[in-house]
Amino acid sequence: MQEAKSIVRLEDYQETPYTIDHVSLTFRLEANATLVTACLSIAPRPETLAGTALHLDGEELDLVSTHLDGEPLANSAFETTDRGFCLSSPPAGAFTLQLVTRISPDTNTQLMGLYRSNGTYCTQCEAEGFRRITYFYDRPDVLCRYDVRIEAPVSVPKLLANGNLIEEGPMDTPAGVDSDEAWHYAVWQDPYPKPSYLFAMVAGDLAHVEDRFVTRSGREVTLAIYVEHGKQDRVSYAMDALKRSMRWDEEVFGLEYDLDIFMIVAVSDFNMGAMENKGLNIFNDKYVLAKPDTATDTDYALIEAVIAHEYFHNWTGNRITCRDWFQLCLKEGLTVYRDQEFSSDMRSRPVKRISDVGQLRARQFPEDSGPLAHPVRPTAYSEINNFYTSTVYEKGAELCRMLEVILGQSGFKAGLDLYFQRHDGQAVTIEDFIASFEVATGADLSQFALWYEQAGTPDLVATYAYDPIRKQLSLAIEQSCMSTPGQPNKKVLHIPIRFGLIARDGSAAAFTKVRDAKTGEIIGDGQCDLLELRERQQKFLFEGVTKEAVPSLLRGFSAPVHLRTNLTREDHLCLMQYDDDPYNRWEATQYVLMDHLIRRTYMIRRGDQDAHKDALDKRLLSAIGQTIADESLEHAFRAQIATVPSDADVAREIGKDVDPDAIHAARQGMVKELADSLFDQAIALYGSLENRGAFAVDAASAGRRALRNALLNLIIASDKSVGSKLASKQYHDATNMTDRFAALAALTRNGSELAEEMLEDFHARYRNDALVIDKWLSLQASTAHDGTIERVKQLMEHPSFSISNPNRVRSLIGSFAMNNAIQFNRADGQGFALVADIILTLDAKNPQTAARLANNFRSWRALEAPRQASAEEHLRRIGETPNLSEDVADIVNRCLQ
Ligand code: B3K
Ligand code: ZN
Repeated sequence: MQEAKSIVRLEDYQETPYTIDHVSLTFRLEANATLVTACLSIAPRPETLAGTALHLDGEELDLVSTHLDGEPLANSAFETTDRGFCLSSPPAGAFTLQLVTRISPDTNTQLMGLYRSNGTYCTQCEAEGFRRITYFYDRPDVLCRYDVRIEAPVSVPKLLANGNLIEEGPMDTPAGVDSDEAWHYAVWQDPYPKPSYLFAMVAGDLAHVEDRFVTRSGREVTLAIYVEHGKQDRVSYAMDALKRSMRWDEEVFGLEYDLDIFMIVAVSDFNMGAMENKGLNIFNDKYVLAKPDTATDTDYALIEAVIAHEYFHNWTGNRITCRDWFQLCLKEGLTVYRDQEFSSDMRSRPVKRISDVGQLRARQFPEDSGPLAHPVRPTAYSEINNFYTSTVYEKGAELCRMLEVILGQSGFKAGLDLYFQRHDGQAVTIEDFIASFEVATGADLSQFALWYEQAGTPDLVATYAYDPIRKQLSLAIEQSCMSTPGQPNKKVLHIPIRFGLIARDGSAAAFTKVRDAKTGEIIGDGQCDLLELRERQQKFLFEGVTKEAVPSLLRGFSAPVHLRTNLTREDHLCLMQYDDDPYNRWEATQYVLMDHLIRRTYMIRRGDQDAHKDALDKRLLSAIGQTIADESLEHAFRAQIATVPSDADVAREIGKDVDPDAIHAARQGMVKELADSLFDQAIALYGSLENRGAFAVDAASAGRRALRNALLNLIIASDKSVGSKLASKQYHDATNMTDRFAALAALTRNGSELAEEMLEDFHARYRNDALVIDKWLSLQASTAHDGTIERVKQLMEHPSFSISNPNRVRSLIGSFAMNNAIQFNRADGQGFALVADIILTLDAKNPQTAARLANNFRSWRALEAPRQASAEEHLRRIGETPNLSEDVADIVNRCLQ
């Protein structure tokens, strides 16, 4: 049994007693016995007491030799455990410690540390993977310069590490190496001190595509993307996205690249999306490789976002890093905010916001309302990899966005500029980040800072009334927040609420002043568009409102909260048609649809035979029809309006005693009704949107395809036979993966007779293209059908599937657990049993990916009783399994608490 990891607490943070300011690493690469020689330049801090022990982290290392200042260390001078290395009495001054360790990349199935992916040696060190390469202070506040020498047989031709290439050439085959091949080496040097989690090396037989970028100060940067041979024709979009990211960061944030070379390597076995290692980003190939006949528009958008995200980390993460892992949102939340802004500038801002809020609600809100809820800055963890969560990333980004709303663009920019100026080259905290904004703007952000400490999604209740005699509109807002693990009582937050007033005739309603009702203080003039809530209850008075108006609140989703209002159906319909904030126009549409969906779900659960009689309102249908037809709006926006909230959206809104079957039936009924009413319009518009020109990946063309495919979904939902014919034609005629896959999905999800044949055809066309096969796996796993469990089991035996590859696992099993609420949450427990079995099988190989899968149990307490009981049984079964990894144990224990 492994020694259990202890709980790490924010309050226990202490600096290391020693510093390591330089490390030279030599890798002698062999698949089962790579030798790593690390020479560490160590010095005690001035305040360290002489003789204080030196504890370095290390896991699964075979220590071959140890030297101190060139002399072999006696065995009694040090100790190793399965957690690290301890030198009991180091010298009083600076010294050099040389450690040689042996590791086995080939048998490293965890994909942390040094491993092999399709023959290529690569590393993943964040968060604690470097300790699987050598003994080190494997924590983010130890910044160190690295020189790296890689030695390998010439059959491994490309040798890469962080920084600049200093030297390369042939070398003698090392003594004792069982090979008659010639050897070569390369030396890389990174001039920027960095924490160990940003270390990277790659070695393999890879092809590459090169380009160049000249920074605004004239530095010439070589850009290189490395891929498996034969995939070079799939990197042009990623390269273009990289150049656009580099330019954008200069223009918008004034941040420039700082090395002579920037490399990206795409590998096929990767636990996450990508990794921002200094100068040498390593990517899951899914976020690099794209060409029109293999990648959908969504894939292109994701590639653009992930390339940008990792590049932006060069400043927000690498140049300025985290003091400890509790500060993870300092780099992740800010970098997500930056990549969202980049995509908004490259594409449609409102559509990007709609999609980001959709993701936040789909992933972060359930996390924040369940047993895995934690603050954006957690205060304790037992396994840090389980805290790379939607809360840290997406809610963390929302906190940056709120700062921008509160301080205004110029205040926000001034704060960030000061942050970069003050902290370049440091490992810092959220307090340092907030202080930069306070100092730059003079604002008091102490109440705002509570957002980093308090978990849970706040609830806002807004009540408005219009007084036509006094020409006054009053708006009372009350905030509260549910209790979350360890936080029963919440403090009052500082919440920015962007707003507008819309007159019933559709014009923007004017007002002259806004007052705080309690103090009488004037808080804004007729231009005011922001209310700042700082108390539990606050009332605002809008004066000089001459026309009856509806408030449009929380524009652009200006705070990550649940908002309930006393707006009537009529009010929402008014916003749906006239709101000049496109985001809120979409929100109003969703609200009305959701309201119907929830009502129908309850009717179905009560066994009410007349559920279908709760017909969608004519005005609602015509408002949706008009918006979809409105040529003045972007296609992508119209596509969003044509999309009904998902089963998961409804489950989340209902929140307790959830019956996924009833939700699904209610949604099917509503989609059918909407589709029937829009059928003629959908057919006509679908036909008119056919793309006859050359294929283009740009956002506008993608928007047209999105609308056309949303219409196809409506058509097939209304008339399966007409829809199937159109989908089948679209499938065969498609010039790109977006249209082909959308057609296949429409046929499969709607149970068309043509589905099986098309699925077979799709597999035959793309069987050698793993990333496309992932779509095929995912579609079948997420189809709500009674036979899906059997099908998933069969697919696990299919030659296209492999449990060792995280992308395959996420596509098949992850999609099943995440996107197939009906089958995963079956009352008979078969869905839970399937996923639990796979978690256990996977845990022995790759605990991180297994723990990710286990996250899908997080909303089990929101289910109706029999389903809860089944989920609990399987969670307990996982929890009681001997030798469970800390990763999975942590998730399961917290789920059960
Ligand atoms: N920083 C990495 C994520 C590392 C996850 C470690 N479990 C990618 C990113 O957020 O950019
Ligand atoms: Zn990141």
